[in-house]
Amino acid sequence: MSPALLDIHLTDGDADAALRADVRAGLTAIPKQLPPKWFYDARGSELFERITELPEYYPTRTERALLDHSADEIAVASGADTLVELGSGSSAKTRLLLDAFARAGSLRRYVPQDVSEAALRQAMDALAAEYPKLELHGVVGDFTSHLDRLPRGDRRMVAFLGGTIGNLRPVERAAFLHQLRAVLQPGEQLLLGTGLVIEEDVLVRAYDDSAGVTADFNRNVLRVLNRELRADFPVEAFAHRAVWNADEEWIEMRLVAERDVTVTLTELDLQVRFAKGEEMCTEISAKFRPSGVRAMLADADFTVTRVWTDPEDRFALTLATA
Ligand code: AVJ
Repeated sequence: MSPALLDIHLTDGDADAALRADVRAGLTAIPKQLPPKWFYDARGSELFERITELPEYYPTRTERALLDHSADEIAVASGADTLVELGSGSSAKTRLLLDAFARAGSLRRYVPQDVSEAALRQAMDALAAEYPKLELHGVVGDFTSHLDRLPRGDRRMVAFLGGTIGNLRPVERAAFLHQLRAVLQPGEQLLLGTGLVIEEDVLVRAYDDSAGVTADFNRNVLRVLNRELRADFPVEAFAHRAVWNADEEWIEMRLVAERDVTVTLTELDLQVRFAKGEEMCTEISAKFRPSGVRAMLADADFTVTRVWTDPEDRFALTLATA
């Protein structure tokens, strides 16, 4: 096993301060909202893994099939020596890229970045055993705030997969791409996964599955708040809703109070009321048109070099150069 490095830019204390700020701002806003990053405690991450296996949730398997078909072309086209993966999680799809890079022969180093130190350590232990010649350099951090601390390489390719960029609102998305562009050297690359705009019913079903796993995932954010902020959300009093916002072209996940609810968040010294029927947005998941992907990348001064899409045009992988 090669010695693996792990940089920690996000401590438990930082995460706790961010959670408090996000929740106070979100629950006192009109309408109320919560950012999706707080879904992912151990239970939330496990629920997301289960979502990826649901028949209705097509994005993960579509992107995986796309990577399976295109990984060799991506590796050859990029010629990268360092693969950086933002939000790497379990690094499940990464193996397709790592194997392709191994065949292409250019890759020296893999830099997985994730907010979860536990997930990162677990993924790195497995990868160290599977890819003994690969240098591993993990980074515990948030992809929106620690891009400038990514290790430098001669020719890096930054992969941001899963369609997670769709969780950012347009302003945040533009800021993220500009920040990323600013830390890359000319010639370094971005591999971006984006869900595409498709039929509304297929989209809505992907975010409102018949087994109710997504509903449980959505409500999980309330359990996180109950534990971390000593709150008393009656979790069963909130229903899951997924709505396609046709103007913005994104799915909105909401939690709907099914009765009047008063919640105390002891750690925040805050009390909030939900009226019966009140809806709180917990996630947006934007879908894109190919022209929109091109435009947002061009706006951040990236040049698109190649695009791969699945046969049904549900998902795109875009390779762009800084
Ligand atoms: C992990 C952000 C890509 O937006 O599709 C899955 C999260 N939310 N079902 C997505 C999610 C509801 C997922 N991403």
